[in-house]
Amino acid sequence: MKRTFTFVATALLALSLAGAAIAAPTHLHIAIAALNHSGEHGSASLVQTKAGVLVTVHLMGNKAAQPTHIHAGTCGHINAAPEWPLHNTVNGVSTTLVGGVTIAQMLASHYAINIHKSLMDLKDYVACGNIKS
Ligand SMILES: [Cu+2]
Repeated sequence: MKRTFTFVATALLALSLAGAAIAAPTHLHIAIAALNHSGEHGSASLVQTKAGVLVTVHLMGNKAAQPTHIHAGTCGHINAAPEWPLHNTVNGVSTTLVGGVTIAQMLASHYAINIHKSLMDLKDYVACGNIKS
């Protein structure tokens, strides 16, 4: 009887651990679409690490340094104040470790990766991708 209980308890524990793994994504790949006819588009990958979320943006269409941030909101309905700054996208690439946060936390609300035209034209948005699974 005791052995049966132990077996059932172990099976339930294994199931709950599997459930936790599904609920906490370790990778996310999102599309980044052009805004305002910029012709700039690409994708971003988010990878969970112990220190935070490693965000890599790949953007086609521009080689200049372009301010890149995670903003609250969705593309088209975005909060103007950046939530998490990312490194500028230069030659179409930006790689940043966003510390102290998880992909699950990002997915729990609405956030988007937003790319601005240039340091001089911060108000011009050229590309955006919603962070969603
Ligand atoms: Cu921004």
